[in-house]
Amino acid sequence: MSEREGNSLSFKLVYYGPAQSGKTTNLLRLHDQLSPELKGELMSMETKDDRTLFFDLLPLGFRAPSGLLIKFRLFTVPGQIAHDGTRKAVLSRADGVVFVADSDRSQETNNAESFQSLTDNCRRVGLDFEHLPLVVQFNKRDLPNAVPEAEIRARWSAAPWPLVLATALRGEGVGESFAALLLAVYERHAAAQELATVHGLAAAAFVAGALGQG
Ligand SMILES: Nc1nc2c(ncn2[C@@H]2O[C@H](COP(=O)(O)OP(=O)(O)OP(=O)(O)O)[C@@H](O)[C@H]2O)c(=O)[nH]1
Ligand SMILES: [Mg+2]
Repeated sequence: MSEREGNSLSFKLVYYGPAQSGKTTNLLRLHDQLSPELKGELMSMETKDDRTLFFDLLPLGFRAPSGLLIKFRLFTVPGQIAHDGTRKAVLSRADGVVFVADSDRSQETNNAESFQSLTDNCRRVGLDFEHLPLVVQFNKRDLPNAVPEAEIRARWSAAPWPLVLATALRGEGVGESFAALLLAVYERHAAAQELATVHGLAAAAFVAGALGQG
């Protein structure tokens, strides 16, 4: 949950999805692409053969016109089935989620199971999935056997969440996914946190500040 601590406001954002879908790659590219006022190192807690065993963490932040420090902690969960306990712990108290699906045709079942586990785990950790800011990213668009865009859009047409196509390996769609999540987070929290009224932050400035385009 967003936390107010003195003169700072902190949001926890989580990249969730099946094993090897490109969650860690999203954070690596964001770290390269973004230039907010505050940008920490990308910390990878335990990896083996490129697979996340615990989580990755990228801290970002910027200061609102009022002086309020807005901080973001971006996490990835480990996608491998065995690490469900860790996924739950990382998901706990999240303010928003980017669901990173793998466009490879062979991964359709894994995507569906992982999305189901996201809804199940939200319930288990007490997150209100109905109102959770969420962005769905279909990554690995460069693969020759990627499910065609029209098919993905048709399948997700009834879903309320922004859908972003990405090739995280080349940095494509990574910033767009993060920006879409920032907007959803802003819409959820702006009124209660008085972001526009007291802190001088309209939606566009909130997104631009986090991306470093302010
Ligand atoms: N072809 C292609 N490969 C990608 C893309 N994004 C990531 N990969 C590759 O997919 C593999 C897994 O990427 P990671 O970012 O480690 O995936 P992850 O979701 O963090 O995996 P876990 O931590 O095991 O859950 C790596 O070899 C990446 O280079 C992409 O857009 N296209
Ligand atoms: Mg990973």
